[in-house]
Amino acid sequence: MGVVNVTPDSFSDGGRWFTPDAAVAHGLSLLADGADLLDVGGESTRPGAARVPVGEELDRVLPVVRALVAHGAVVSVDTTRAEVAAAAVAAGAVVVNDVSGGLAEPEIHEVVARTGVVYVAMHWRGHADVMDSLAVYDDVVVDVRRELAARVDALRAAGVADHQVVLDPGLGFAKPGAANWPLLARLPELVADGFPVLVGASRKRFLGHLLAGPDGTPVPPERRDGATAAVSALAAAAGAWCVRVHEVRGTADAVRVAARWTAEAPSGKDDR
Ligand code: PMM
Repeated sequence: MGVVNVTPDSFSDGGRWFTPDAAVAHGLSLLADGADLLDVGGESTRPGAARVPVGEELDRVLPVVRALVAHGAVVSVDTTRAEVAAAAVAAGAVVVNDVSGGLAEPEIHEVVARTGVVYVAMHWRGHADVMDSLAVYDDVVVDVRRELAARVDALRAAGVADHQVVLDPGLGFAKPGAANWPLLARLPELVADGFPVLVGASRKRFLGHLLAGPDGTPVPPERRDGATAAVSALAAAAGAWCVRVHEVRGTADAVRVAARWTAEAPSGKDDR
């Protein structure tokens, strides 16, 4: 999944593709690099970010969704708002990627039930302005799985079918740096819950800290793509269904390596 942020302020690529034409051109270049799916978002979820009015989010997202669909792209809309999800699906999006899992606007689940699209429920505890204060866990993997299971209950209650649902541990969202690593290392526990899993590690802060020099200064977002590709390969090998990234080519190659590698691994049955 290639990221098309139509925002002036995303942490990793804010402002670079803010006009519709620039965003569409960027989406097409991600497809050429090997993306299977493009995730179009009009609201930054960067820690501390303020909300965007719904009209502005619609104005940012809809022309880009329409144009990319017209070019034959499979498009996902990255939104927490029911109205934006409904409008984007009407414009041709086939996936709703909701970083709040329906906690921001529960009515979004009704849109998903009515339209039959795929829905990514990400683990989330609050909007960007407050999320850092909500990052308290006993066992982060157990807690995230339990809270995602509650989202699945809410989806079923709204009439969404299980085959529409994808789960995402929400790396970096109300997760202090060190909490992201067990979520990755223990990804098979989330995969074992039976839903396709999406991983969004691309260029995130915890990777910047991992790669920091001796003075502790994190490397900047655009220097985190190698680490992102490594996470993509490991996540794919651990059973992830999708990885959401800004720089597609390195990750597409890394995922191919993982697929070839795991195809050769012993299947578990003893046929020697
Ligand atoms: N991360 C961001 C935005 N949307 N969606 C999902 N499903 N998972 C994520 O981890 C995720 C997301 C934040 O990154 P960005 O501001 O660079 O898009």
